[in-house]
Amino acid sequence: MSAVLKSNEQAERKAYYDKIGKADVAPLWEVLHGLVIKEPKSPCQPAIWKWQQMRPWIMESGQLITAEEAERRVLILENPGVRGKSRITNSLYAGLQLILPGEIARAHRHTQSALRFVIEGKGAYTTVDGERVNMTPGDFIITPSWCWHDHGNPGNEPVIWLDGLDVQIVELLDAQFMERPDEKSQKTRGTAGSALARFGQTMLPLNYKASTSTSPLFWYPYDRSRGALEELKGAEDPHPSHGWKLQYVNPANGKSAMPTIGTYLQMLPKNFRGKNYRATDATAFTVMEGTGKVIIGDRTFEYEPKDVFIAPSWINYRFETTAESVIFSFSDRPVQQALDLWREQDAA
Ligand code: 1HN
Repeated sequence: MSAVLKSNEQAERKAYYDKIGKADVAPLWEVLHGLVIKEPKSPCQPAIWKWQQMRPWIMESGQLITAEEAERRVLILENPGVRGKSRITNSLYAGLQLILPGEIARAHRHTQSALRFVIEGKGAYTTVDGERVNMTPGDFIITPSWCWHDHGNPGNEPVIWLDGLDVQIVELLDAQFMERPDEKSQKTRGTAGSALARFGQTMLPLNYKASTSTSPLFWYPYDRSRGALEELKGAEDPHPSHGWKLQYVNPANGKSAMPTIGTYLQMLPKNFRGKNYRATDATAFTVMEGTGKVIIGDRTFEYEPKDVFIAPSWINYRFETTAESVIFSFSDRPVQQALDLWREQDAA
């Protein structure tokens, strides 16, 4: 309240607030204008995590703690505007996970959904409800809500991937559950290759009935997704802000591959001068190929492969490339769309 009050009025109101406050009651008029604002004003900030800096720290974590002791050996990418809250945006968690040769990360399951985007190294696998996927850089892999999952690295090089989880969405709703089985690694009943055959060929098993809204195709190999962008590049002009951008979908319903997290892959041509764009879904990006700059609000970041950066809600961003770039991204867009909240704005 900005009105000028006489001191007796002020004292009277304070006494009243104190009285009702003791019974957990509060006056809306003191907070209304902070609750209902003209447009999003996120506490999250634009930020970049440079691979050059992160890689040595990730490798150092491998000397400090085993995957076994850590359960998951991950460095969380915390948005500088909301430190200490284990989040990269208000609604989403992101981290970089390391698994060294010979290690396993034990099985568990939880109601939070996870995505993996493989950043570096070959020879590791993740098993999702008994189906094993060998992880290759650029692959997008889903661990759906309440599915058993464990990781392992029988290969001979360290493997690092980006984890994205809907931790803060599930927390907002107080719907967290988790379980650990007795066995540390699941028995595998097949490989993700069979999921690709069943669901990844614009065909479906005759008797397929979805039991959840998460994609039954939980492995989207990089060569296929990148190949699609390469085709588009030959077929149509790039979007003025996004270049050629595709969303990963659930082939059984045409919707987002994950119900809570939207996932995207885009290609930007060399010397692209992108137009400003903003949307209400704060978006985390990781660079698979290429170099350039991304201008987010009043910050300019040079990007290289494996860097991670974040464009907060409703802040303009644009790309200026120096080499053809391929960039993976994720956000809470499907949640906002399901609730009729999502808005976007292209540059005028
Ligand atoms: C989790 O289960 C994994 O399974 C990674 O690899 C990161 C962050 C928060 C909560 C659960 C994993 C996680 C996580």
